[in-house]
Formats: sequence, C-alpha cells, structure tokens
Amino acid sequence: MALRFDILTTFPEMFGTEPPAALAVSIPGRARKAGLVEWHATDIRVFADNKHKKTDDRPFGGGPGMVMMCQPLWDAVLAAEALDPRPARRVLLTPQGRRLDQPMVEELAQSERLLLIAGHYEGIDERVVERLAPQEISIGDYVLSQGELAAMVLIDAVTRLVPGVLGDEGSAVADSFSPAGPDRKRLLDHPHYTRPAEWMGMPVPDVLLSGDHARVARWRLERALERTTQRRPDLLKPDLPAD
Ligand code: 9D3
Repeated sequence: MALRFDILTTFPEMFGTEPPAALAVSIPGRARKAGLVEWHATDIRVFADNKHKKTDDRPFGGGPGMVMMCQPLWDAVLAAEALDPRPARRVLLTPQGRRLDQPMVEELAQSERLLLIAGHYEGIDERVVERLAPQEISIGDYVLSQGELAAMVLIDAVTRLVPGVLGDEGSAVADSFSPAGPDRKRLLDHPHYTRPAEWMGMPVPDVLLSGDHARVARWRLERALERTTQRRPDLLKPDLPAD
C-alpha cells in the first residue's frame, strides 16, 4: 500500500495535487500518480471551536507573536488519524527539533504513514506537544516563515526512497550521501561532465573519455573524497558515541 502523509496546517491549499503545486511535479508527482505515495492536508482551522475560527492566541507572559492553541491542534490530529486505520508516526516540524539528515530520512521511509504538523505560528502551546509526543524535526539552522515548506522538504526526501519511486534504482544508492567513503561514510558527489568534450577552451578530464570503467570509478571516488575533505570535513569525522 502507498505511504500516506497527513499534513496538519492552517494553509491546506499549499498541498494541492495539481501542478504547479511543488509536490505534484517531478519525482513526488510521478510517485503519487503511480500510487506509491499519497498525501492529505487537514485544515487545523476547521477544528477551531470558536465562531471566529481562531487557532492561536497571545502568549502567556507576554511577548510578540501568537501561539497555536491546544484544542484545535489536538482535535485536528485525532480527526486526521481517524481518516485511515493505520497508526501514524507523528512528526512536528519545528526549529527546536533534531536536525534532519539522510539516516533519519531512511528511517522515516520505513513508515506506512506519517502525520506532519506544520505551521506559520511563532510556537505551539507546550501542553499539546507534550500530549501528542511527536518526533520533533528541524530541516536546518535557518529561520523559515512557513513550516509547511519544511514538511514539503521532508515529504520529497522520504518519497524518493519509497521502493519503486526512482526509475533507475541505482540513482538512490549511488548519489551523494549514500555511504561510499572510508568506514562507509557518506560523501559529497564527484563532479559531472557531458558533451561537448571541450567548452570555452575547458576540456573534460581525460579519464572520463578513456572507457576504462575501473579507472573512472577510482577517479570519481577520489574526487568525492577530495571535495568532502575540503567542503564538509564534518562528514568524515567519527560518529560521537550515541550516549
Ligand atoms: C523568534 C523565535 N523563532 C524561532 C527561531 C520562532 C519561529 C520562527 C520560524 C517559529 C517558527 C518558525 C517557522 N519555522 C518552522 O516552522 C520550521 C523550521 C524552520 O524555521 N527552520 C528549520 N526547520 C524548520 S521545521 C519548521
């Protein structure tokens, strides 16, 4: 059965299924048409129990911005979960979360169903976060104005790992961030070249025209290691002990 994403948002229109919606094209678009993934947005606002359809309120203790109220989010989560009998893994997209990386994406891709909570608000009342006990995930150390974009990043990264989604099964395995380096470390990609063999006086490296597949493979690994060492030495550092 298809991997199902439920997105809880106050902007459900961002998760349309027709182009030009971001997820309706390219690999996620094809995956959806092939029935390998599906997504459904639940509008949190519909669950506001007040006549103004208010889902947020001013923070206790003062300060700027608005805080998502407990009740609408709680009711929206329970309603979204009831749309399908399969249990959903709850994920809250938040700058306070653990930073997403490819091993986490691989883990999430094992799920049958992911429930993603995304927002435009400054924060969520901590009590509903405590009750929902979601996995809290950030997509990186920068500030977005729309948590929905983080949800889309996660959906895109997970979708391409669903079995059958990539036409050429090799490209998921061989690309950047697949373990290939010393100690099965994940490396940055090697440089790529295509025709013409000379452009603006710049030739393509000879080895790539040699037809010697073993030499090509060795050259690519060396260039990947070189780039990783120069640009992302953090990727080559030994893992810290888990505890
Ligand atoms: C003033 C404090 N802000 C935190 C830095 C509040 C705030 C800013 C932006 C709260 C939420 C947001 C919207 N961002 C997300 O919802 C979000 C996010 C992000 O901004 N960066 C990286 N990953 C993520 S996941 C969700």
